[in-house]
Amino acid sequence: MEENTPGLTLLGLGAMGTALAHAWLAAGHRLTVWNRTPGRAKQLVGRGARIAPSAAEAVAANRLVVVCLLDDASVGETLDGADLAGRDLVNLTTGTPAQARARAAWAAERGARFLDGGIMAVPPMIGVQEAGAFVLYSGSRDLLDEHRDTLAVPAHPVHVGEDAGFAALYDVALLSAMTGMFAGITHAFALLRREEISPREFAPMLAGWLTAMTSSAYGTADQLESGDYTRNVTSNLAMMVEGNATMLRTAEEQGVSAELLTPFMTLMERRLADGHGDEDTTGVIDLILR
Ligand code: FVH
Repeated sequence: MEENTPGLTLLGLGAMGTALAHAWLAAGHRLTVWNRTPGRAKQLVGRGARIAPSAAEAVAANRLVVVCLLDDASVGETLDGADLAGRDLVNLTTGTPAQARARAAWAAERGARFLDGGIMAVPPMIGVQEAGAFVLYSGSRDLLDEHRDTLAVPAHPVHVGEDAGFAALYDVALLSAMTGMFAGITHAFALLRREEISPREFAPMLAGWLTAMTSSAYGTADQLESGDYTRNVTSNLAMMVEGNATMLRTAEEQGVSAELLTPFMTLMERRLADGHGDEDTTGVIDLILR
């Protein structure tokens, strides 16, 4: 262990917390850990971690305190009774923007600086620099700048704003886009499922097609920023709604429910019926804004 490497505290040794702990220990950081179920911390002792007997004592051990727990409620329960005055609290627990903002105010009332983080990685990617993992951070930029070297060990840090809610907002936006993609992948494999088609052979074609289509995000962004939803339209809504009918008929022929597709298609039809056949799908955003 390197004497000059800063120490830190980590609360939470679930799948993600354990991966974070291994990354910091491998990088030579002095690490104090606490977990509700103490047995999970034992494996880290041989790697040089110090186990604190309580969350409050773990918090007292270091200025930088990283929390990676199940949800916001568990963060509140764990830190209840800990003295946070003068601490730099980094919350890597997934939550909503409102929860992050409330937690930032809560930390400020207790005299701590606060940074909320959204981990864009799964545990095996943590500490593997070439894995493409990153952590979205929002809240105190000064806190991030001061601890940047330490916080960069598990994954590349990306600060997205002083508003503590922004990391959670970006995180959930990215996860929501991923969820739509998973729905599409699920439907595509279902269409082929009863045929003599190898899913393994189809997978590279599917992945390549989705990768090519992701550049549409830039077009959508450009239309939103210009306010002109007809700008650089390559496939217009009128044509796409026709195409939807073919997709729905094919699902019927293949004996596949279209329930993963129809919510979006219904919105496309509504936008078309409102007279926007020369746009693409950007106008659907206006339809779903409440
Ligand atoms: N694992 C992943 O792939 C994702 C990737 C993206 C980010 N997430 C978020 O990271 C947070 C932690 O996730 P995790 O994978 O470590 O989750 P678990 O393995 O389920 O561990 C949960 C830990 O939370 C502790 N805990 C739960 N409830 C309480 C409570 N009331 N008081 C104190 N601690 C609590 C639990 O302790 P124990 O069950 O071992 O006693 C674990 O340490 C999460 O926000 C993901 O969304 C991970």
